[in-house]
Amino acid sequence: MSPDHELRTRLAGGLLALLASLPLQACADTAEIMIRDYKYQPAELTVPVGTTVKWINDEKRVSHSILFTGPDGFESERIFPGESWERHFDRPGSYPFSCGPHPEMHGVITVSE
Ligand SMILES: [Cu+2]
Repeated sequence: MSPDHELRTRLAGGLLALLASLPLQACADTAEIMIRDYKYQPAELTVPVGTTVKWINDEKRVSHSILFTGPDGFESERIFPGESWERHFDRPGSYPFSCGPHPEMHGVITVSE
């Protein structure tokens, strides 16, 4: 084995070890909430920090949104039937939400440490 080849082999090994040690947080946990019959199902969900929550519109005709009503709240784009929308949660807390066009729809995500 040439010194050059050996060096490259060792570099590759080091890179693999580095990749293996990275936290899997970015792609690890996902949770799903179905939107059906003008309801979030489940409406209340507790997830660990680092979770991505995906809302899936399973209606036939109605579009919905996710309107976060907390201190730094915001509204998602409109989610049409068959579409989904995701939010990654990297801070613990309580994230209440409702639906922009249907204020009677409610839910809350609790993000635990
Ligand atoms: Cu709605």
